[in-house]
Formats: sequence, structure tokens, C-alpha cells
Amino acid sequence: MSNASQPTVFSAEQYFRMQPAPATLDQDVAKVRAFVTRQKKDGRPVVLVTSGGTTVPLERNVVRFLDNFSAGTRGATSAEYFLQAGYAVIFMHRQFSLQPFSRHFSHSTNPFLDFLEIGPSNPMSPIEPGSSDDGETVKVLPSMRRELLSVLRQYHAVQRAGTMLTLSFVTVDDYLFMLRAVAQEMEPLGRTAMFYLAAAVSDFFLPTQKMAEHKIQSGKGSLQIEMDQVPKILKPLRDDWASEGFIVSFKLETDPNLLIPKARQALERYDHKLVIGNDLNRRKFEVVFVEKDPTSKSGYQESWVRLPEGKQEIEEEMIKKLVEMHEQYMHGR
Ligand code: 9Z3
Repeated sequence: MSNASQPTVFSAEQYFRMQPAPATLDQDVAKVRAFVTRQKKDGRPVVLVTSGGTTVPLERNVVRFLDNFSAGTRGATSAEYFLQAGYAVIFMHRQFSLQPFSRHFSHSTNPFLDFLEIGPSNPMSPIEPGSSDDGETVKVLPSMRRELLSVLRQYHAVQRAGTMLTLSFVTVDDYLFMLRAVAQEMEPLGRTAMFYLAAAVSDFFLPTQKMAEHKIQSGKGSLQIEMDQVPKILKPLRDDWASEGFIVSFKLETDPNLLIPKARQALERYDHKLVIGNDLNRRKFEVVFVEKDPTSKSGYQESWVRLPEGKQEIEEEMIKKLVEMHEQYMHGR
């Protein structure tokens, strides 16, 4: 694969006319509408958190696809801190990527089967529901109880309050159609809406009409695929779908020297509130908030957010700062 030749550049409108909408979009939109109406009535700010990577299928009957590294840690962690700060969260994530609360017991880093044990069921209540016939039951290891209890309490509180709506996408098409539809549904929230776009979205896609219908066959030498550019969606998001919302996007780079110039370029192009720059290898320890600032010589203001000593999650600091910025924005400052 190379990007030597110029890929076709589609406008967002062309893209949405050309690509297929996800089959469950209408159902998701109905859920978002009901959720937004309820949160607006309750006077809660709403944040759309996007999380995880998008795929780009190479065949219509998809066997192979292009993917990326994102596990959805940033999005799932941030969603918890937004909930703690009193926000309602629309959590739009890549199917099977990390989710708020359950992320603490992910199958790869902290498998939940490892902190369960089999023990005798309570002899005082011989018909303990859920126990097996031979008097055994499942118990949580004493060493894990405190952690599990704390996460479970928060999870149940959010469920009771009805402040989180979870949606999922797989492909970049799903993601873009869903982002547009959710943003349009959030329009009535005006300035109380925040968009926190942490998903790692592919820059390239393969238009349906250029896609092989069946599994690409080997035996014909090397595989050549030319992809087109995904349209720049932040522009219509800012101009047409969520003109009043507080839009925060992320810029990911692997060359630290590009981080600030690229974040500034994104602000210039899309005119949203804030770009959070992160370097792939340093993203859990430091990020940079880049904003426009007409009073500074460069026209921009950068402030680094770093993981404080003794803390585990940089998202705690990031969300604290964002909530303050959003409050000022909501109050017209
Ligand atoms: C990010 O930069 C996120 O912070 C990460 C989080 C994907 C690095 P993890 O899921 O990683 O916690 O492992 N997201 C945005 C990446 C992106 O696609 N940005 C586009 C770009 O850089 C602009 S929208 O061009």
C-alpha cells in the first residue's frame, strides 16, 4: 500500500450519499432522542464521548479489514470522570472495546475469573439461590472485594440515574453516520453539549463501489489497495450539526515535533474550541491542550497536562480542566 498517487477527496455530503448507513441507525437515533430529551429536562450537561478504533473493510463480504491500536482506554476512563462530574454521557464506542466500569476488570489485564473462588454455600440457608446442588457457590476473593464494591456502587448509581447511553460502531462508515446523527440529535442542548472525540478514526477508506464483493484471492502476486481520504468531518460538525456545542478533538502523532503544529492546524481548519494533542508513546503521562488565543504572539495557547505523582489516570486531570472550560463556555465567557 502506498499513498503516492493523489487519493480522491470527497466532501462530507458526497460521502454520506455514497456510503451505506448502518442498519441499526434509526433505532440508535430514537434512543439518543429520548436520552437527550430526558437529560435536558433534568438540566444536565451532556457529553458525547467517542472511543476506540474504526475499521475499514476491504471486501463487501468482509474477511479482511484495516484497523488500529486503540483499545478505548482514554474514552472509557474519561466517561467515568464525566459521570462523576455530573454529566450525562453518550458513550459511542467500538464494539468490544473498553467500557466505563467494566474496564477495571478487562479480560486481558485483570480477568474477572481470577478473583472469583468456589466456596461452600451458606449452611444457614440450605436453599441459597444460584448455588449448585452439591452445596458450592461463587465468592469474590476477600482481597478484591473493596475494589469490586467501589466500582459496582458507581456502576449501579449510574444505571439507577439513567445517565449513560451506550452505542457501538465497527467501521468508519458506522462511526461517521452515527456521529452526524447523534450530533444532530444533540443540537437542542446548545452550549450544554460537549463533544469529546477520542476515537481513533481512520483517515482512509475504501468506497463501496471500489470494494471487491468476495474475499480477495491470493495467488495474483502482491496486494495493491488504493484508499481514498475520509472527508474532514469536524468542519460540518462545527458549522452545521453542532454549531453551539463545545467541541474537543484529539490529535494523535508519533513524531513529537509535529504534535503542536498539527494541533494548531486542526484548530485553524475546523475552528472548534480545543484540540488535545497526544503522542502515542506518552499519551498516558502527558497531553497538551491547544487553544486559540488572539492575545498571544503565536495566536495560540498551549498548556500541558501531566499525570500527577501518586495518581493513576491522567484523564482525571484532563476532565477537571475540561469541565471548568465548559462551565465558562456555558455561561457565555
Ligand atoms: C486520540 O488521540 C486518543 O487519545 C487515543 C487514545 C486514540 C490516542 P487509547 O484508546 O488511545 O486510550 O489506547 N484519539 C484521536 C485520534 C484521531 O484519530 N485523531 C485524528 C487525527 O489525529 C483527528 S480526529 O488526525
